[in-house]
Amino acid sequence: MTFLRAEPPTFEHHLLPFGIGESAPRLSWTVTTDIPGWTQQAYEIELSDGTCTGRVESPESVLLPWPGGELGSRERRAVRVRVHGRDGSAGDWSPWSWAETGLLDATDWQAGAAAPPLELLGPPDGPAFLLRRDFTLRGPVGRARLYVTAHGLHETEINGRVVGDEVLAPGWTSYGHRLRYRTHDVTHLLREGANTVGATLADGWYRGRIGFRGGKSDVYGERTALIAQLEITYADGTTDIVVTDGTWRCAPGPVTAASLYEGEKYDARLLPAGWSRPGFDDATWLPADALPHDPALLVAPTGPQVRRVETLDPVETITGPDGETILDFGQNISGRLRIRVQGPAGHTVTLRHAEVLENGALGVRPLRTALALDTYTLRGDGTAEVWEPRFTVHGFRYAQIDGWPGELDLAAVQAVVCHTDMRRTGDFTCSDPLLTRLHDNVVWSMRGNFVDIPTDCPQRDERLGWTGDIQVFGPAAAFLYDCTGMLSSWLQDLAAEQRQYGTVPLYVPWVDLGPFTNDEPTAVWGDAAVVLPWTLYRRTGDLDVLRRQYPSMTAWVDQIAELVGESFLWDEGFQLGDWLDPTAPPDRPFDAQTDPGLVATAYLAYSARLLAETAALLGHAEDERRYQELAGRVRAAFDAAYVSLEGKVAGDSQTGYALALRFGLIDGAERRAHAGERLVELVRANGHRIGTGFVGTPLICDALAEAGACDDAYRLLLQTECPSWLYAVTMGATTVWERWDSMLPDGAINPGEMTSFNHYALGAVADWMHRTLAGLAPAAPGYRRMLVRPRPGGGLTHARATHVTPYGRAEVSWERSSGRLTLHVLVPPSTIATVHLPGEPDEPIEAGPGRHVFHCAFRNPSDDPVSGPGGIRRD
Ligand code: RAM
Repeated sequence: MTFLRAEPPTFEHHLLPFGIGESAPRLSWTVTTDIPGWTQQAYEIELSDGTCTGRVESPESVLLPWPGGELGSRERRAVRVRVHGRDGSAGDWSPWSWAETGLLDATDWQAGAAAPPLELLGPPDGPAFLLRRDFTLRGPVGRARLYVTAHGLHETEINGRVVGDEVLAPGWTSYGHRLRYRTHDVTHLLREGANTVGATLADGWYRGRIGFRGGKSDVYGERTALIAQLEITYADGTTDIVVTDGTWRCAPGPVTAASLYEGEKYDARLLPAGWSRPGFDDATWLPADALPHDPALLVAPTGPQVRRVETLDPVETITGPDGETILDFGQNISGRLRIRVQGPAGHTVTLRHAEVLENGALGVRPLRTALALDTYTLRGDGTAEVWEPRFTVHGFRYAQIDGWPGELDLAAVQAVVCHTDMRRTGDFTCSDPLLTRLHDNVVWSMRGNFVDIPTDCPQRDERLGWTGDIQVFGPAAAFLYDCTGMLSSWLQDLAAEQRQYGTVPLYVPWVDLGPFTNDEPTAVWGDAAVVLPWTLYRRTGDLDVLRRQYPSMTAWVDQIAELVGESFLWDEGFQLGDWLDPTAPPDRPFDAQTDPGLVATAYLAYSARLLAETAALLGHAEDERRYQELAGRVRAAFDAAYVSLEGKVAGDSQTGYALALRFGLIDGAERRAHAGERLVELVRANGHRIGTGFVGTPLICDALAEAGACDDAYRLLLQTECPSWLYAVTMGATTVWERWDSMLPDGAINPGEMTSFNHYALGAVADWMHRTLAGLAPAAPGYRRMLVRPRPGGGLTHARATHVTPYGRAEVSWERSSGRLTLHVLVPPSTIATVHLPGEPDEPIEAGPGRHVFHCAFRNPSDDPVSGPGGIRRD
């Protein structure tokens, strides 16, 4: 008995298509079947309003245009799909899936901004305020929606119950351009008669301190405010609306101070019992101020929210040198603690967080000025009190607990992992436990830094959306998690700020901090404008990302093209270069081996080429020609300026060769071959220790493998001496470090003032592990065609990568023993794989949808001679 089923369609990149901002959301579906070779021949889509496409002859199933009339605000539609196979098979209708739009037009917003009154205001990172309003419902409720956001951070309650499960709402966007709201179904929280809506409002990114060197406060304004619109439809069809305005009442609450960096202070004695329920007496509260706001800035989410994704129990209690109690959670995370405590009223428990220990004590120096300190003052009514801060987040593995009343029971403290709750799509394992741990560390660094925006690090006084970091990490990220919704929101902010400042800021959202400025275009970082949309397109097939970002992509390349003029060399101005290569002194991270002009020019050639391809895809023929020409000129200028006649790259650094080879900047096969040989020599001469920074690290293994030195790529990857990827793993790292030696071999913390233990940039090598080590790579946008070309080596005996592609789950795994290699490949429905067996003459095999097993003879140079018959066998 075979089965064939289309899964319920999905909308755009939404995990939960509720309160979406698209009036014509594109639809995708995957097909589950056990029919080998199944490929879609046709589909039918039906909407709940009766729209039906009829049978459409098409193999497409990813991001298809909305087949119905445009949706208005607050509209709900169900969709289902039925597929037909090339083999004549026909599936049943899929289950229905529903989407509902939010408020699509600025005129839908009647809510003002309710702000704590001036008399309550103090300096930033002060108390969180409570805001409340009672209202009466005339009859039974049919349906109710809360559309809500804030200047600041909010947690909203209705009748004593918290609405939704978003953490750090509304997240961080470039608030001057876009402020995200969320839609909640609150029907179940309301009742006929008396009701209350309330919110706790903290400063967060809006007015709290952000950034290094003392940072900036009041970045977006001095007054926080809640913007909420509660729309009630009664069972009889009539409606009512409750909005934020001057009728709301305000008072300080139990959160006496809240800051993203400093932490949260909570005095449970100050919680007014029942404050968000009807019947509460708010006579002593002050009226909120109704402030204007621009509803045109309010946007619906394109991706999932930050949530409490997982909780971790402590694995060990450690006693510090001064007798302090430190809990080890065994994993470096972004999140916070949840405690369960009982004790006398007014007693205060203190929680301090750090990523590492130094000399047995919390290593807080890398946090710089971020205090990362939460305090809880007990209500003390004789019962257990459960508390978790709500308006802060920390990057930590260890927590020091001071002032615990009585004996600390390990079960009383948990770490709550908080980050954007994306769908996991990729995984990797192999026979080397250190390498598998490195991969886990990459995943954890992604989790720690995908906290609404892609940040550099989650712990110190920084946590900024550094463009270069995500530019290099993009391919790994897009494999591990479905992050297109989240990153496309951030890219819209990037484009908006690029328009505002005239170049791509070094980090988005931009905050004026010094020593950096927002008017000096910087290679690799600014190239995120081109490379990241391209990466997302390649991995998802979503052409709209390119379409939307096109003005930003062209503005970036045009700006640099103008800057370099007829020289076509970008060798002047401010650059970060091959940031943090291992030779850069701790206090001069930009002082890397590779000439910053070489790096910048290589990236200009690369971005111009990607842009030419983008222009072609979008049908801009004239642009395509122009950018192709630019790419060619820059390439030629690079070659002339930086590559010798024999193929030696100026500066003779690993990164220089990796860039020139990977970006195709050297003319002539012979010169290229020489460059490849020289790179191999350099890597060997360095004892297979890494010599690259942020720029070269994602490229070096590919460059070596393409130069025919895959073995050297493995030796580099499996190196455990410092500097190397696995050095950190042998030092007990559970995340990827910012520096190759964030912790020195003797356990001391690197003296550089920039020393994070949770930075994903150097983890970009995970992409090579997926594509080349395991052999699962996209060959056409969205994995419509997959390239399976594993390069076993390094003494590994097996490896496995899985990825949920837009067409369904793909899998590649290989194992080898006694000179034989077995390769398992799972090809998703409607797609095809080009399979190259290692060690075989380069004759690719086409593999259609379904499971395949291949066997071939295979040995590493270091292996025993082949045993058994040679040749390919296909089961
Ligand atoms: C550091 C950040 C980031 C990097 C910049 C240049 O402060 O942590 O990783 O992109 O500098």
